[in-house]
Amino acid sequence: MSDISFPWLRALPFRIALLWLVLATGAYAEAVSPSGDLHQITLRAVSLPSGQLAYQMVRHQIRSPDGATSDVTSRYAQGPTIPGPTLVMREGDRAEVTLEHGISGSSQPVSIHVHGVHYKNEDDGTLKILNRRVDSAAFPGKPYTYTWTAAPGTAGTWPYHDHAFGNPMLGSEDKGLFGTLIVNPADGKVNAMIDGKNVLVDLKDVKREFVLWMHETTFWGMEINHLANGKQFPLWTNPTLGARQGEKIRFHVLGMGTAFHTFHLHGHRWLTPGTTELIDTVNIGPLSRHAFVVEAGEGVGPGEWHYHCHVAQHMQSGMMGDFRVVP
Ligand SMILES: [Cu+2]
Repeated sequence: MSDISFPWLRALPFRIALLWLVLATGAYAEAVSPSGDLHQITLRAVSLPSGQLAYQMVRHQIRSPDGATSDVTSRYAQGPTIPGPTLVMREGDRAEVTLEHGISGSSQPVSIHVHGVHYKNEDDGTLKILNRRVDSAAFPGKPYTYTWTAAPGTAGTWPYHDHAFGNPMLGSEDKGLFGTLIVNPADGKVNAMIDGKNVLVDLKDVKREFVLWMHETTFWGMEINHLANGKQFPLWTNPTLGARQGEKIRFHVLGMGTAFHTFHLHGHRWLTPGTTELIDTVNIGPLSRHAFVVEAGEGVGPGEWHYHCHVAQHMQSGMMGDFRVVP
């Protein structure tokens, strides 16, 4: 028993007790969670007259670490949109996203499953049949709140979508219940190839962002206009995108549904993220995502720059639009 005189061994029961206390109280999660803004967001899932489903923004408040609170709800479109509201966080932020069930005539649960960021098992937006713990979904009159952490390293453009409604295994993302989460890097800078140089672009210098979802044979678009205080404009299907020559524009291209696509934009070229490879076409499969920055009309000037899916069958079905660059 003389071993017990070793200090490290004497401290062992204390260490075990401390570890247990820390894990049991969640203090461990608190200790390692980042210290950015807290986003308190309420979304509602509703049905459209067309029979499609969509998310709509109800409220978005941001609480900064110093306790100041700002309400940014007015940045969003009024009413439901496809894709749903584009949620913008920064590496280090947390979000509490409350989903309300507003789908008339149905008592089936509806949810939000998000990609990319960190969340607990019960916040993954699936039903008990999949996660074995809880129905991570909203029921009529019974909202559900998800906590997401944009932990360091999770910067990127990510999808969110329903994982419950109508089909307990799959959900109804295909009917319009999908949207975009942008996690901006902590330093606020992204790579881009501009005038033949690989440069770091400060996101403060990006004037507009276009979110394009490729769903079967249709583009569904959303604009974030930083010249209008980050206001979001739903662009609906196969939209014309507008920019002034020389403006820095960030594109976010994502896939939904069952088809595989090749996104192509005329007259422009950009970097494969994290590389120096210059491309002007990118493969987009279901729920894959790709983001890049271009300078509108760089090296080519103003024009009606066509964008489209390069899968011939999809092109023939009208999967196209214009990027209109004006002087
Ligand atoms: Cu396609």
